[in-house]
Amino acid sequence: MKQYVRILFFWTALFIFIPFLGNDFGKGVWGSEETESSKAELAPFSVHGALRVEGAGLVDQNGESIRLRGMSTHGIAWFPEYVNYDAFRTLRDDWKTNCVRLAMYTEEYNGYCSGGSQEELKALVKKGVDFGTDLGMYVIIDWHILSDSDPNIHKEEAIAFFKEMSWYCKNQSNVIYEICNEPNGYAAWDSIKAYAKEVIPVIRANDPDAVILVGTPMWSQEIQKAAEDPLEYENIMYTLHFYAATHTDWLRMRLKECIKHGLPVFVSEFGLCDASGNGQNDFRQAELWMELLEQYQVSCCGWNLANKAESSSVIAAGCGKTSDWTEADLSEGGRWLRNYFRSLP
Ligand code: IDC
Repeated sequence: MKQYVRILFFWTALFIFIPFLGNDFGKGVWGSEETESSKAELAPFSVHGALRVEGAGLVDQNGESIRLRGMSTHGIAWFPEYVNYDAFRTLRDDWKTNCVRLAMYTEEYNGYCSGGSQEELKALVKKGVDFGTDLGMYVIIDWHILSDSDPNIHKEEAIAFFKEMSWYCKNQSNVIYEICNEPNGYAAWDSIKAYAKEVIPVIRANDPDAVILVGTPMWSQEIQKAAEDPLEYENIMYTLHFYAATHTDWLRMRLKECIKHGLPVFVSEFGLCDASGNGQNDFRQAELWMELLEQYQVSCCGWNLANKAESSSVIAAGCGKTSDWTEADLSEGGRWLRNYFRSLP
């Protein structure tokens, strides 16, 4: 009998005191449902909604300035395994990022216009978009031109691709379209502009309010050309790309001047190493870049989410995990980037 009273007393006391035991204990007892749903409410898109361009930057549904930050995939044809829900969840919850860029090469080996399966690539992009939507993250669909220097080379394929994608994404206002990664070589701003004038209306016909990113000449460095002669559409941003060990003061000066001039700029790709995607990381230059991007609230995506043996890959070469990485699973650059994103307000 004594034993029985003791047990009864114990359980009564436990139930009376549980509510006072503090959050952490409560979570453990009541399971993870509450935590999951409160996370969904706090998901970036649930808080900020559809974005639009105002002045030189982005604002959210409440008109407040917002800075997108996140990772770009590597070429999705080469590293499709990183386009998965848990990878993006890790980037959202552990890396504290709000945006993912899906890089789809057009001309490199197995690219969309060079022998890759267009159906499979489109399916992968849609999958990536849906994961981003489910997680309340912003997603950039990147038509990743590179060795095809002028976007007009594959203009017809681009038009068909963006027509299909913008139809698919018409109700997913977390999607941003990047219509040409890095024009280069002989591709002059006039020619890029002519391409943009054909592709933008195709996207806008399905998804009228979407933010659209336009690449600039010289591997998306000559934003001043766009500042001198901008496109006449709303909700357009121009891309600037930098690799910290290659591009330094002179490119930062250009960014500063263009922003002061009111040009909306999005750094849709940057690296900590040199422009080859490999070599030493330059953290000093990277810090200077980040100070500037923070000062002007410039959105940015780091290159790249893969485990390739090159310094720009954020997963350590040899690590086979496709989500839930520990610090030991990351490359030197990966650790820097994760810490950087986590340090942001
Ligand atoms: C690089 C990749 C590398 C790949 C190469 C293909 O890191 O693994 O073999 O492309 O040509 C860019 C491009 C981006 C490049 C990156 C590094 O947008 O595709 O990725 N870079 O060279 N612009 C400047 C640098």
